[in-house]
Amino acid sequence: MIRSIALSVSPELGFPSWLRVTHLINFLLIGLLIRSGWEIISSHPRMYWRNDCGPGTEWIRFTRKKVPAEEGVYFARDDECSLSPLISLPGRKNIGIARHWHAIVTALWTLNGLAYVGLLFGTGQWRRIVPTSWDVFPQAWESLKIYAGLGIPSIEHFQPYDALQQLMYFVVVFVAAPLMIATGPVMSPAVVGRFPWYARLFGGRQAARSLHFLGMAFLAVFIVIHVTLVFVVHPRYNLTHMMLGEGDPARFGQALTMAIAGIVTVVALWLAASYWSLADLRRAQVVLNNLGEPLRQATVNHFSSRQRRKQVWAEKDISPYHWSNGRHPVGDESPEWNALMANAWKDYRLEIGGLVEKPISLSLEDLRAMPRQEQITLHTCMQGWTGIAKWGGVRLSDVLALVEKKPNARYLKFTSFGLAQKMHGGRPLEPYYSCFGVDLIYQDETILAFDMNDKPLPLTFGAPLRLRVEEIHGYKMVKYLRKIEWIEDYRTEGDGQGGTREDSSYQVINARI
Ligand SMILES: Nc1nc2c(c(=O)[nH]1)N[C@H]1C(S)=C(S)[C@@H](COP(=O)(O)O)O[C@H]1N2
Ligand SMILES: [Mo]
Repeated sequence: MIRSIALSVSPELGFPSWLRVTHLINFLLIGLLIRSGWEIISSHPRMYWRNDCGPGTEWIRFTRKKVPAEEGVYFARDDECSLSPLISLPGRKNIGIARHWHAIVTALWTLNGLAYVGLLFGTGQWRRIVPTSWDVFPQAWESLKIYAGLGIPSIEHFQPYDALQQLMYFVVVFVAAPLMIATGPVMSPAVVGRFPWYARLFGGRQAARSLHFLGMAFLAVFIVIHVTLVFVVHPRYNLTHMMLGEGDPARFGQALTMAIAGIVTVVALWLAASYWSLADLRRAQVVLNNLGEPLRQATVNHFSSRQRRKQVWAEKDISPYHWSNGRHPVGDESPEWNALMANAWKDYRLEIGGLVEKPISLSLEDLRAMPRQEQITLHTCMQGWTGIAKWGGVRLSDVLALVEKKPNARYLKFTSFGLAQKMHGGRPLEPYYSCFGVDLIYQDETILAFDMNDKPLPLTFGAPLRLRVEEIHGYKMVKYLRKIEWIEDYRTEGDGQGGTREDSSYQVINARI
């Protein structure tokens, strides 16, 4: 039983309007974050502690599908699950759009959170959620026992919150939210490539993803309990304060109406975000990409990978199993590639042309005769999995030095022998391609790889030649490389978004997050 509880918070704290406004904004934004987060998880519904992501190494999964132990028979795309737009943002296997939403809303949510915490300390209101006495623990325990017995602590304990409530709010604001903000950037290959120590702080990239997931689960459960309790525990006190800023019981009806209207409006906005996105995926991609780009310009666009230079990974880190994505150019999909493979790549020629004075083509022998570069790096697929491998090849800049480009050549286009998985608008499949600006072309770890883990590139991983660019997501790294062309502008290629995944899966145009 609670007998007397020292009032650690003064009753005059009240519910100022900034508190109520930031609370409402937070409700809207955190819902968008959780819903887009669920869409992201649904594209690779497994959580790991190890960076390998090998079959059976996940600690939790949300799919019945079993991953075969053999590499290259099961693709990351086979693992995707479809969620209803009522559940996730936007729903129906649209991780590309979900990632845009997640990035933009993160920025807004962080700003709103900073405003809230700033005002909390600026106005002395921090005492409402920061416990100032260790008594908060035994008191919270008493409260918990009352709730467990389906009781409700008496009203005097709410000053303005009771101990359990205060403790929970403290954990949400000062533990869970910072954890989410801290682990989020570890999802970006640009951040991990540039600051490998940052991923290690959390036990690695996959551990950070798992912690991010656990933080989400905690917040989601908290929100459900929190919203329920607001209507159950002294609602005449709680709701009038939260909605109107004062505890006049005569205005309870008004407060209740406002609370319900508020929740209905926020849920409607969550769903509207899904249906607006699904109504025109390209429009959603373009609008959201433009909104998010300044943020990436200010941050990740400047990060280049130092995995090789800093020797971040050693041979022992190489993943025993490496996930794979895409589709093999086998069978009718690429008779040329099959013919070349049948002849052990003897006739393979990488074409380098486009806006150059004189196009050239290189055989694998030509490439192997050039200065070799090796790098052990972490591959990050935006779906969520990672894998570490040793790549051997030649620097792209060395290859490009063999041709003279024309003055109007500003981007490089890489085209595969393999086809896309799907096309925008459902048109017949076209070859997989990706375009790059000079910021990535001349990076230290941008190579054309013909070896993987000291062996010629296996079929699954892009034989006979593939691109590696280590500060970005896997979707730009064209496998089964056929040709490289200097072009004037990526906007005139394909659907104009910069590559197959951007065109057909509405991915972030800059693949660094
Ligand atoms: N030709 C081709 N290259 C591709 C793809 C593809 O579908 N086709 N998928 C990309 C994606 S999304 C990823 S994550 C990586 C996967 O590389 P891996 O199979 O070697 O792990 O390949 C990239 N390159
Ligand atoms: Mo990917």
